[in-house]
Amino acid sequence: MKRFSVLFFAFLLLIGGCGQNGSDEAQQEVAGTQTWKFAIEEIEGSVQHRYAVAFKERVEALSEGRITVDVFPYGQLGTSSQLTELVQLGSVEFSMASPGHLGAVIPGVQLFSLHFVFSDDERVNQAVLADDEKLHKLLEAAYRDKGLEYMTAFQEGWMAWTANKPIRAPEDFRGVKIRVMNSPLLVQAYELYGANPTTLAYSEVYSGLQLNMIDAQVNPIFAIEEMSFYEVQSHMMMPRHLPFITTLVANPQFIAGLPLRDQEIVSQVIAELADEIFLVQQQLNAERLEIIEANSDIEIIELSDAERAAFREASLPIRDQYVALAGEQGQRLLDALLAAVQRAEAAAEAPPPAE
Ligand code: 6CS
Repeated sequence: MKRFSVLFFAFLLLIGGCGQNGSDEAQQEVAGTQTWKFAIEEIEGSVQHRYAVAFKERVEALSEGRITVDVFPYGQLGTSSQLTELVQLGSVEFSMASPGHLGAVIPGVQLFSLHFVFSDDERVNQAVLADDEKLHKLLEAAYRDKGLEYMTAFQEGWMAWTANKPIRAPEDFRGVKIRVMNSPLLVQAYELYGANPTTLAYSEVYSGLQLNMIDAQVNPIFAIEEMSFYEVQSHMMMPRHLPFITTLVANPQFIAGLPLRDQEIVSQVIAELADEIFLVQQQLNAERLEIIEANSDIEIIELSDAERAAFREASLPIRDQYVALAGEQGQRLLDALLAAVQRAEAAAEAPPPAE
């Protein structure tokens, strides 16, 4: 779908009568009810779906039925980039916007695509994403510049590489056609390992692997299971180079126009879900790994510390490449992230306060 179709689709949403706008707006105002649209980049049963459904249930309960949230799983409204455009246009109120795609629009957000900048401990990363105010404020500013309201970010699990051969060292990537999401930095990151990265829509990855148009891909385990990628690959590597991070975005005018009580509902629900979705993703990824192991003979390779160190070393120039792409804003974001990770790691190691 090209931009024209996104605009046409946005038009259909507006006249469809299920939004805040449209012909029944007056009726909804009178009744004091409203419907919010929440689009996700993943299918039903995914981490994003679990988040959106929990968001819906809580908002509807806290608003005592004044607000209805309609969740649109992947495939109903378009690709990730198209969902972002629909939020910018105001046709969709909330959407997930993964930095792997959004990086093409907001260079600074490619921060979340940098290899080996996060902690090895995902609880530390959780603290950084959920609690670091400086990072939150910098991201808010970067998103607002592009007509998006940054609401929050959360992890969906460690990214794993799947391929038709073992990959234990950067040299093993030489010539491998690995599919990456749509951001320029992701392409550069895999070029540093000697791979031949190529971008492709999420929905086309399975057939791309099956038809040997691509050799490899990278995603968290729950996604590798639900999108069946493991069925068409012989090896799955666990490098823990990067957690898959997504961000929740909203239309800025919509948020600014909400009455205070509804803004508070949104903030409360987002705060409540921060820790819950962390546990959900841990559980989902563990369960899906068992399904993969039970249903295939894919070889699972846990990279050793030494093997990970070689990838880390090879990845280091990507930090300068990121700053070259994202400018001063990128430098500020990178400094804030590295400092936040360091602080959270120190806090995690600190002994608990005496009783
Ligand atoms: O690889 C992708 O494109 C997608 N992967 C996940 C796990 N979520 C959304 C994203 O579009």
